Amino acid sequence: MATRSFELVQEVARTGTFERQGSTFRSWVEDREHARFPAEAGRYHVYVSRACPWSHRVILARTIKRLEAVIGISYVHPFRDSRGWAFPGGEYVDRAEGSAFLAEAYERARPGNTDRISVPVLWDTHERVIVNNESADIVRMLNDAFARWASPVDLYPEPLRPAIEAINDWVYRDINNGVYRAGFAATQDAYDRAFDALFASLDRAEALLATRRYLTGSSLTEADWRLWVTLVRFDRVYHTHFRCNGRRVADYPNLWGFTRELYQRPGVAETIAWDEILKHYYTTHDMLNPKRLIPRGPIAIDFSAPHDRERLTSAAP
Ligand SMILES: N[C@@H](CCC(=O)N[C@@H](CS)C(=O)NCC(=O)O)C(=O)O
Repeated sequence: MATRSFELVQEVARTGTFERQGSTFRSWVEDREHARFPAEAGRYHVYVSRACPWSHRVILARTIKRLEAVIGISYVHPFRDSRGWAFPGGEYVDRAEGSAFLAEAYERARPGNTDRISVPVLWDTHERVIVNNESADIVRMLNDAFARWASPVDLYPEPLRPAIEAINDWVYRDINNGVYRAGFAATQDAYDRAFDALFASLDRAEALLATRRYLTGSSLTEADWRLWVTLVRFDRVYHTHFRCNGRRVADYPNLWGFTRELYQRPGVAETIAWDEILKHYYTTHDMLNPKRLIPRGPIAIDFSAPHDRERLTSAAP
């Protein structure tokens, strides 16, 4: 098994700016004959961290599409050290392969692998290879390729695709990845730029959500869930840990109402593991929080409070 040091240094080295490494397994499950990875019930498995926002996209897609019985799931432990994501036992076991570390799946899929051992991973239990380790792709596969078994909710409707892509672009750059760029910046200038872009884009989302129930209008799409996974973590983690302290999400009436509405949708609150989220961020990044103390606030934060978003449109399907 390859054990590799978890070093952020390589990603901030030259410019002081955190550059997220691209995902390198990008194959596709398709529901057609002779596909390299054909859609089948019970064949595919996802490795995820309940702490991780990119994994959270996949967990949500699997829940919303009602694919729990079709696609297996294993959760890594929220604490990650130099050996990478681990399956130490209890609820954190590799149900597909029985590995002790996720690095073993990468090594099996690509011997000598030197890429980062990241989650989420879509694993093929037949061929014992990684199909894909890019959450954006995995969400689309769960939306399309497993339609025979899935609920008919469409997270990526054809007519809305250009609007979804346009929103994903700035939401990813400035918000999803933006909080990490602020948090892992190694120079004041890199931090300032990430901070300014983050709060400019939060203002932009706030303005959109003042007149629309969801980012593209009246349909709840992947664009909303991609924004939401960052918003739901924001006040308890990014505001403090990543120095994203311009405002709290709770200070934006529309972002906060939107966050509460999505939190309250069926099955969604159950996808949140606050203990794992807090433990992961505040105990894994020693360069940011060497004493590993977990902040207790905000004192009052109620994701279950009424949201009043219905006033903007009728409920999405
Ligand atoms: N582009 C990837 C990013 C995934 C990612 O960065 N995951 C983090 C967890 S939040 C990870 O596993 N990091 C471990 C590492 O990079 O060593 C995706 O969206 O799927």
